[in-house]
Amino acid sequence: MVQNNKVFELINKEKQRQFEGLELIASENYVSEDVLQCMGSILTNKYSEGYPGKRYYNGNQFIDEIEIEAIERAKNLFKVNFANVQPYSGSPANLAVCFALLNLGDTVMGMSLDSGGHLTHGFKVSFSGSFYNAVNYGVDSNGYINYDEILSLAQKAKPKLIWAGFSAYSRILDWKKFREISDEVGAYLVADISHVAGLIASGVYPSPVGFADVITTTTHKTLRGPRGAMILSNDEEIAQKIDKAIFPGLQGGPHNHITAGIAVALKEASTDEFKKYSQQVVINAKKLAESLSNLGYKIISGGTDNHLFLVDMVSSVGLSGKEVGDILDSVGITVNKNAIPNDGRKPWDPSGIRIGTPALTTRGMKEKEMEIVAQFIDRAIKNSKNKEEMEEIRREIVNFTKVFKIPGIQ
Ligand code: DSN
Repeated sequence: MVQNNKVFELINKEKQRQFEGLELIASENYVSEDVLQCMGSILTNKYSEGYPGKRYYNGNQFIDEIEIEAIERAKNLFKVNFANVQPYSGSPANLAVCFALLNLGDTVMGMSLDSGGHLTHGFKVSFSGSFYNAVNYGVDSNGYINYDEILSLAQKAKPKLIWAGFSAYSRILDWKKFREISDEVGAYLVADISHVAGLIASGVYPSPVGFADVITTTTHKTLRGPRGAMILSNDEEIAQKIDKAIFPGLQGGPHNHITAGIAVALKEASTDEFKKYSQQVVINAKKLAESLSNLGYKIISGGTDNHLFLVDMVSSVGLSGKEVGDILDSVGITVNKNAIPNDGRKPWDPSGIRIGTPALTTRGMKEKEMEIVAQFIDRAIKNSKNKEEMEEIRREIVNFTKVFKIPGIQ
């Protein structure tokens, strides 16, 4: 690595932060060395607007083969007929679906942000809530989706497209019910599986294939690939519209180094080892939620069926999600502040935090370690004003993390 360069010094500091900390952000993970190698490769040098066999620039014979490999692996892993692996990330992928299937001003429906939905599913400050007429559904007082409520909202609003997916919902989505609601009102059903793609690939979370018209996903969360996205479908006409929406509609040259990383990650995700990993992600999330609940913390919906859960910090300890996030950060535990259902507080200072286990599970942590992590969280929150105790917790965390390796970090 280049010496005396500020950026490389900062990368080394970030490496150390990742190694000596407990990463609990539900959307983050650690990629393999092979995926890292693809992302740092010379594939970044090449322009290849278009699709395999139909490029605007010459010299794409190997890039074509890499993209075809990524497409085939995506089709095989998720059991679909069409895959576009070029979206730069999740939000552009969702924008491309809207660009392909909707006209400006059409009505869309998605889960509200404070119930666990995503910005691109119809939040007012996003393109999805400003270019389109967005109607949001929420969750009931127990934190569960109410499908009767979605149906009655859909019957009134008559959306052209319904989003099913989340960034902070800890339960199983009933894809069949979403299909029935969409059929009832004649809407496209789009499943955004960004958070659970790895769990779906491993068969530990139900697949929307056979129910959704389109599936979007990022590739860097539970799927443990590079920072990118894919759009999947079984409908040829929709797939063609999506290809056109990605290029030339919205994007330029694909990020070929990322496409290669996606291909490698998809192969990794097809192994028995990855399946065991995904099973452990869910076991760990359940254990961590249970351990925190035993320590008196209020878990939204009472637990989790996937890799994440929300904790209502205002009810649990009288602190906001932001305050708790900052306290935990100071000892090397990384979470994100998060709205909880029907949150009365603002998004930048909400009532809860979101916790997820994909990253710690990649490091090899299991149930025993989840109990220890819960203790660290509890001690830090309860001793946040005691400087010496906080320094001691920080030292213990650095020591605790040492034996759990991260690919690419010695
Ligand atoms: N930022 C992602 C997450 O944390 O869930 C969603 O885009």
